[in-house]
Amino acid sequence: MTVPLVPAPQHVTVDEDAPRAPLRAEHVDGLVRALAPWAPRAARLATGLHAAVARTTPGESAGAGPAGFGVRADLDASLPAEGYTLLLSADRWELRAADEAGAFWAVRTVEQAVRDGSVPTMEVTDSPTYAVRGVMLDVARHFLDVVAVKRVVDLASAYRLNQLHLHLTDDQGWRIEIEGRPLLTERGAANDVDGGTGGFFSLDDYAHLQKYAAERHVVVVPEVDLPGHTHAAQVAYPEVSPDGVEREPYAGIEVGFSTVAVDADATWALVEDVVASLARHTVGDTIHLGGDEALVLERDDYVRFVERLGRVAASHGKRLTLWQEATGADLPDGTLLQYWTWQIDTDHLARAAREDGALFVASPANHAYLDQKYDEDFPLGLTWAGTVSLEDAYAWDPVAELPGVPAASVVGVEACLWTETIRTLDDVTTMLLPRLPAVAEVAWGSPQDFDRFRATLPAHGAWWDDAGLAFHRVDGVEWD
Ligand code: TNX
Repeated sequence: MTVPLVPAPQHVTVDEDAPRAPLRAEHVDGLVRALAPWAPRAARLATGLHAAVARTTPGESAGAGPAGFGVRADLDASLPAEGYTLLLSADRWELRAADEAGAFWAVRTVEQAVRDGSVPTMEVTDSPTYAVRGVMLDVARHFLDVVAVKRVVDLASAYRLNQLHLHLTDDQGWRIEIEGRPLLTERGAANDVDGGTGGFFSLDDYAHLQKYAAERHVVVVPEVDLPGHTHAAQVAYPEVSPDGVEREPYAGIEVGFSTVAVDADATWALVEDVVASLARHTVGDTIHLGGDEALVLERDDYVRFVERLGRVAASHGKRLTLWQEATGADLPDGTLLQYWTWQIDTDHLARAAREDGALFVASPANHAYLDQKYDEDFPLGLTWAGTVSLEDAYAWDPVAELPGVPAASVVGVEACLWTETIRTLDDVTTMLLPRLPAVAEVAWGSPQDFDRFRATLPAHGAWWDDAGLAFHRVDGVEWD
């Protein structure tokens, strides 16, 4: 029986001849005790393995465990960041980790290996290829509540992704409380695509979500989209519009029509308040300020705007992420540029990487946009980037997607779920499962083997069923 590890570790050896031993409470307790002094979040995760002990075949777990059973868990600074090694057998467990994150991901691997209540004999050496491994959720087109977002965090963490990017503002809605700017959420939030009642996260909700995510080694990167995708902000504060005219909420799905007045004092007063509040309430070191599809702006106005945005973000001590269009602007060192489409000019990306040290996160829409339909007939999703089958989401190389950009300049991979057609948590997980685990393998840099990946999915589907998560039973997988 194969061990259904996703993302597949860099190296795994399973001793297929060794019988699988029943998982015992003492295995779990030993692991928890060994991790507790230096990796508390990993230790807390490990306590959850007791649920799998209960799945051990009745009778097998009774009686004394093997004599001399021992667990070790040690820090090993010689391993790559977030990396770990693991040895599991009936009578000995050994874990080494580069850091606390590595220990946490190691426990994720144990979780997948023993979930049926038995312990394989195996050795793993593992570390991620990409430092930034994310999933983006658009809560602006359709608002999704804290409960739904937590389920997405659970999935990200389960598949060893370390970032949740929340797309918090767009033409249809403003979804995050901003200190000193109450109208953003009083007037800008009560709407979704197709009408609907919208909603927003209070600062308490936001703090709660970040804490929940941090416990699972996921950092929240909030996105406020500027200078385009700003209709909801303009409903709240008409003085930031180029024409100053009052607007009604927008419930359509067109993109690219809105912009703030790029040089107006009123705009920069709002931007300053928004970035100050967002930075103050964001635990992680990075904020995303959009920069996509400002189609009504001339390039020089756009560039002047995002360059000033870069200075504002830096003045609040945050690293900045912007969408691909901002490539070539003069931005603070360390700014990340999120690549999403080949349909706009990409010639300058390689030059920006080589000459200006630009760094990229890869989200090519034809592989990583999980709002695109699985196939033409799929009821949910858009098709502007084509369809994204399970294999499309799985079989791609982030570096090859960015023409001419050196490998060292590609620091991350992110799956994106836009929600023009996505209304409920069931819709969200139907689009993410099973494609998010596929993109997670790309982000982790797992050795590519689509057949192996596909063969693991029935086990994952059973877990999603247990968790009550809707998913798409794609053809070609032998779902239970
Ligand atoms: C493009 S990707 C957008 C979004 C849409 C998405 C739909 C990007 C930076 N902008 O505004 O929601 O396509 O797939």
